[in-house]
Amino acid sequence: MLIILLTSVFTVGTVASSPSTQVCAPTIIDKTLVPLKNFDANITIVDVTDLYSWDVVLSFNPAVLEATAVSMPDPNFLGLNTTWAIGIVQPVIDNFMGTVKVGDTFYPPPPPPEGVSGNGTLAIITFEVKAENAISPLALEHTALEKIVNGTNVPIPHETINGLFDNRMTLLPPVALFYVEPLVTYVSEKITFNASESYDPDGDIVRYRWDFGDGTVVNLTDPVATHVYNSTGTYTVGLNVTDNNDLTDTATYTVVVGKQNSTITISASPTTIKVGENTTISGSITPTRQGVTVTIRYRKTGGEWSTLTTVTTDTSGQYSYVWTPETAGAYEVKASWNGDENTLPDESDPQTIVAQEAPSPTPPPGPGIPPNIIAVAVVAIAIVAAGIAVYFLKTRKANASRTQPRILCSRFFLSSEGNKTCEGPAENEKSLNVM
Ligand SMILES: [Ca+2]
Repeated sequence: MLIILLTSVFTVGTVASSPSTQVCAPTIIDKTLVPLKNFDANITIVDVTDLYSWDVVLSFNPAVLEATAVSMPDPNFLGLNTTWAIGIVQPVIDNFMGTVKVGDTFYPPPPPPEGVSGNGTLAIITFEVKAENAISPLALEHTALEKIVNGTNVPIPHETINGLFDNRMTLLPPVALFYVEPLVTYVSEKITFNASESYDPDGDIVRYRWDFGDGTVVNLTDPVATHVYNSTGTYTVGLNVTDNNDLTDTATYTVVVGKQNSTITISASPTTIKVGENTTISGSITPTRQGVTVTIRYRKTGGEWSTLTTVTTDTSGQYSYVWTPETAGAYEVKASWNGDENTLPDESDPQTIVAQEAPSPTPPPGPGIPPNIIAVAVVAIAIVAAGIAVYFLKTRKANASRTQPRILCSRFFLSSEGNKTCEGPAENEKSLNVM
């Protein structure tokens, strides 16, 4: 009975996520395998259970290799003394396309026996070398394994591992290349290291080893890595790539990690108060910084800034201060901090606080002035006024007497009564009158 299994076992819904069964083609690296020399490539199977039937298609480069024969191993495959239908499944060699198709099954049809288990060789393909300093894939284009369950053919999940023929005199190492994004980097920022431009001129890169220079080393099969630095500094990043011949190459790049930005906020509550009342000024620093000093400055709008106070942030990076303006006016307050070894400083935008005049206090009722005190005061004022008036009148009279015109006589006559009268014209009368 001929059983041709053309359906990939990987499409079966019950395939385990990681089957242990493997079908492997060989990797043959031998620079002595020059043209016209022959070698055998064994297709092997690993960790199979109850294998009843199989077939594979191996592809190669017909410019490098020519398949000349296909043989089966000992009929007592895996030590099970049973009969395989050798010859029923005839190998098919296509040296134009570069394929070998081979398969086998038990004969006569089981059960019993139900199959063979373990590791072994499925087929031996003999090649003749046609080219020097060359490589050729030995790739498993198709593989199918089956077992019998309750009289029905059931696929056996498995994976395939391709091989390679390589008779080059010199194997070429890979070339490590990578770039960093972004170019300007900061603490706590995710940085991408991309090595996808690395290549191997005669093979494949199978491993990317990154040393980020801060003690972090990772091995990846993917060419792209990311990393975050927690401290400022200059770091030498090393990339080591390994190819399928275990040859390596290294590239380095210096990353300068600067301080990260920070943000400090400020707000006030309430923002309008009366002189003598309190307002609470508060804010926070991002990223959170505990126990750092925040300086709060203030000014009357348009004036010079002065330090109002300094406060310390709490575990949440927050600060607060209760302020009582002493005079009315429109104020601006702002907060700043000086940063730290990994963080840049920052200053907030101003926050306006209006302090209004406090209402005028109502004067307490006074004791009053007793009427007798008022009377005394009136009398005293009257006396002072009278005194001033008398003084003024006297002064004026004296002045008037000094301005009275004096008459000077040239002769006097004394009467019998003893009165003295003036005879003769007065002298200087005119001038005296104008005095
Ligand atoms: Ca290589």
